[in-house]
Parts: sequence; structure tokens; C-alpha cells
Amino acid sequence: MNTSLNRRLAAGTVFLAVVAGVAPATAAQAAPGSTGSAHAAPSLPAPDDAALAAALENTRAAGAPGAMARISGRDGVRNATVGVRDTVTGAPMDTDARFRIGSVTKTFSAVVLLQLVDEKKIDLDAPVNHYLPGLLPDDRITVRHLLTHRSGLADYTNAMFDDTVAGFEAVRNKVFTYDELVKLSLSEPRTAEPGVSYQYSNTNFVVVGMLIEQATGHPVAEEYEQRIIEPLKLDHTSYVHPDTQIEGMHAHGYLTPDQAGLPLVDSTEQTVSWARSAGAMISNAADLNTFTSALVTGRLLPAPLLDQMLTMTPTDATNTRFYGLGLRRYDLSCGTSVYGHTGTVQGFYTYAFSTRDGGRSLTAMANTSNRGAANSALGGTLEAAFCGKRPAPTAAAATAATAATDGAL
Ligand code: REY
Repeated sequence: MNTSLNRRLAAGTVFLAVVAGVAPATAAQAAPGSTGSAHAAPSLPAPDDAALAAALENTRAAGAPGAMARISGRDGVRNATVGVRDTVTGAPMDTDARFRIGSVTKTFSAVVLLQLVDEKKIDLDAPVNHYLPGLLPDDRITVRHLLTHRSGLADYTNAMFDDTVAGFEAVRNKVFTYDELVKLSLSEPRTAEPGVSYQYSNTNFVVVGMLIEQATGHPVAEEYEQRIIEPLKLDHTSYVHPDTQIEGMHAHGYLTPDQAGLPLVDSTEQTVSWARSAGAMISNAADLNTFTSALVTGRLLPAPLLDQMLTMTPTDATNTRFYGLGLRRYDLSCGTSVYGHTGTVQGFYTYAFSTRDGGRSLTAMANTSNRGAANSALGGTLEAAFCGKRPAPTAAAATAATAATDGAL
């Protein structure tokens, strides 16, 4: 292994490559069709390479072994990386690397479910118990409540991962049935009456997986494959539950223990059975950009169902974060709205978002988790990619820059 490369990587050098020619971005972002309550979008600022590099550097400085971002769209493709995808071999982070996308899986599950709605196999406003008799303790919980995180079903993963490393090791090789996961949720009090409030819960998308399997008679893997992966030629995307490996060139994921000073845990290999249809997919940045842009441009769903998916309610008091049906909307500082999902699975943070017209998409990934500052810093790639804005330097980045300079002397 090239040790000077490693040293540069360790010092946080950001590698940035603009693959295609970049024309000034002037295209208005608004697209035909409903955007829920999104306001009219201004013209889209050009991405800022220095800002993208700074966001990744902040992520590394906050403790991620590596991070990457890929912007795709009508302005060309930009790739940026920092750090390593494997701390043992020192292999540099690579924008082609595959990784665990966590809850970006929810958007795939929502697309499949909405296709089944289109095929009249499922009604969005029917009770879940109509399709899965007796599964839930409340007949008022509808399919739409699941997709909007308004069922009130507790998220069993909070208790499961209360102790981060012990919780992870206890389930790393475990295979859960859907029923077992639902039972875990139902052993806790429900968080709200059906429909009343947004409460993010993995349980909702576990039940979505059950609905897909019940309505089609096939495993979700087959439905993802035939309805999304094959039509969009997402050659690096897979759902291999309960296999534990990530095939092909991939990033290793590093889980941060709760107690400071303990070594990172290589969490790359796991069944992700604790999440199944709520979070077990594997993909890469190019495929996720293809997926989010195809979704918003109507290549996966007919307009009425895409409109349903894009009908959003706020998830917090900032009025900049929204959730539709298995889809997030973030309103960025420059007035641009972007649509997609975030993911957190042990060792990996992901952001996968596209403008409403699909003209620009971003996927960003850091191979760390249980490290909130790194996740926030990685979120800075959204402002860089869609607003051309540089994040404020973080205290961690300033310290790391000083250390890197000292080391070079
Ligand atoms: C599960 C715990 C996070 C992650 C989760 N992910 O619900 C779904 C998502 C699939 O939204 C773990 N945190 C971590 C802890 C906290 O263990 N004690 O950060 O790796 O993507």
C-alpha cells in the first residue's frame, strides 16, 4: 500500500474530481405536478466543490474514517472523497464503493407498496388489519399511517440499541421474522393514537414489508429487483437479507462505542435482520442518484401516486424538514427543496436526495455511526451540492487542520 497516500489520507486530503463538463446551472428547479406544500423554487445555484470538500473534511474531523459525495445530473458528475474505506488496508474511500444504505431502503419499500396501490392490490386508507388480520392491536391503523410514520407503533430499535455495541453484537448474526419484530414493538406502549403525530419508527416499514409479501406472494427482495433494480439497471444495489457480507468493492463500516476511548467496531458484516424492509439494502452512490432522480421524475410511479408520496407534513418545528410517504423533503437555506431519505445503520450514515425535477442528485456517505457530529457534518454536503454554500468550520475540523499541519512540519 502506498504509505505517502495513506499519510495524505490521514491528514484529511480531500480528493475531488469533476468527471463531466460543468455548465452554469440556471435551470429552474420546479417541475410539473404537485409538490405538496413546497414553495416555488428559485433557480438552482451551482454546486461548490470547495464547499463539498469542506463538508467532507468536517465529517472526517468529527471522527469518520472516510466520507464521500457524488453529485449527478444535467451539470455532470462530481465526485469527492476523504479518508479511507478500510482502516486496516488503508484503501482510500471510493465513490464507487458499495455500502449499507439503512433507511434509504424505506423509499424503495414505499415505491413497491405504492405500485401495489396502483395495481389496486392495496388501498392506502384501508386498515392494515384488513390485509394482515389481527396483526395490529388497533383496526384504525391504516397503510398510509405506516408510510407517514403516524401509526403510533413504538420503534423497537431504541431499546434494542440502547447499549450501542452490546445491542449490535446481540443481533449482528440474528435472523428475525417480521412477526418477531412486530411483537417487539407491541411489547412497548404505543406512542400516540393512530394518525395524530409523526413519530419515526422502523416498525412501520417492517409492516410495509409484510404487506408487500402478503399482496404479492413474493419475498420483498424479488419485488425490489423486478420493480426497481432491474428497470433502472441499478447494478450495485441489492437486498441480500439475511446474508451478512457486502459483495464487491465496498466501504467497511465503523461503529462508534458509547464510551469514549474504546476502539471502533468493524460493523460491515451483519444480517440487518433487525431492520429488514425498513433498512437492509446495499447500494452505491451512482445507483442512489439514479434512483432518487428516477423517482421524482415519475419513472417509478404514475403521477397521482407520486403526488401522494410528495405530499408532506413537517417533522419538526423548523418547518424545513418534512415527511411524505417513505420520502423526506429538506428545504435548504437557498430556498431549494430536495427529496430523498437519510440512512443510519451501524457503521454508515447516508444522505440520498434529488431536486424535484431530478436535474441534480446527491448521495453522501460516511463510514461511521453513533457519532452525531459526523452525521451533521455530512449533512453539509446538501448545502454544498444544492446551494453552493460552504459549511461553517467546526471546532473538530479546526483542531484536525492544526494537527495535520503540525504533523507535516
Ligand atoms: C439504529 C441504531 C438506527 C443505529 C436506525 N436506523 O433506526 C434506521 C434508519 C434503519 O433510520 C446505531 N445507534 C448507530 C445506536 C444508538 O446504537 N445507541 O448509530 O449505529 O436508517
